[in-house]
Amino acid sequence: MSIVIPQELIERLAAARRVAVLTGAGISAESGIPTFRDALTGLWANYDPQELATPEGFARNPKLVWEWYAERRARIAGVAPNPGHIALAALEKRFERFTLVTQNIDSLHQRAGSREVVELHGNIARVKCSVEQTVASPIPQDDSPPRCHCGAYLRPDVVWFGEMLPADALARAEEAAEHCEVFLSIGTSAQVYPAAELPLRALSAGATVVEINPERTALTRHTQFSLQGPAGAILPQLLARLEATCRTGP
Ligand code: BV8
Repeated sequence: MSIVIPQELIERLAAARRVAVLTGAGISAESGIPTFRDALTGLWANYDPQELATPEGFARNPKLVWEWYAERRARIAGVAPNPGHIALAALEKRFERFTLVTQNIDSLHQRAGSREVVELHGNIARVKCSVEQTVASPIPQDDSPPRCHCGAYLRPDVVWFGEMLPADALARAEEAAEHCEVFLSIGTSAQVYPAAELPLRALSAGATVVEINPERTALTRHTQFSLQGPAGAILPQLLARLEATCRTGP
């Protein structure tokens, strides 16, 4: 699939020293991970994700929530980064500063070779005590959910709805958004806050904001460039065009 990427965008990228990126579930879709809202096909079709991904949902039914994450963790273990993740890891090497902020909890950016990854919503590979907040490793397999030595349930080390984001991760993400020349919003419906605020912060700070998504979102009307197609096709093309432009010079 060939998407038209305006040369003006390539030139702004070629001139940029600092780039910030926000990714959402859409960038992992081509790896076979359902996006957050359509993650509820089959077994999970009857549950509201915002019910399961909450402290209240876990308190109400710890076994159900634990098993939802265990199923997602097993699915993630069986997939690989796709060309979109890989292109982002290659793009990172081309800029003085390249901060990849992700809402995803699947480690696929790190597995693709990205070095500076800011995980806003935690990581499904880690579990922690629901009381002490200490990470438990390895993940005990004995019960569902297993308990900490203190007796409390272990839980996924992810940020649920209604929970604060890790302060250091959010601060790094906001700083990158406010000090970049180009901000790429990739594979996110831009509905969950405070992550969805990041491209708007970049816009207010004078950055060029680019969206890569097959569909329009709440962010689209704010962007200078909207590339409507799959990240796994667009990002490799963006990388190739940037390399060609840098080879031939302005
Ligand atoms: C917070 C981890 C302060 C867990 C996630 C009322 C009460 C309490 C809070 C709120 C409230 N009202 C609003 C809020 C704030 C709330 C929020 O934003 N709610 C929304 C629903 C309105 N946020 C919070 O609660 C945050 N904390 O605000 O703390 C606070 C505290 C108390 C009270 C008030 C405030 C915490 C939010 C983090 C929640 N945890 N994940 C887990 O994963 O299980 S959120 C989870 O859903 C993801 O991490 C992600 O952030 C979000 C899903 O969004 P996307 O990633 O964008 O995925 P989605 O499926 O929506 O879209 C995919 C996109 O990809 C689509 O656009 C599609 O077109 C595109 N796509 C598909 N294929 C491709 C593609 N794109 C490119 N290529 C393709 N091939």
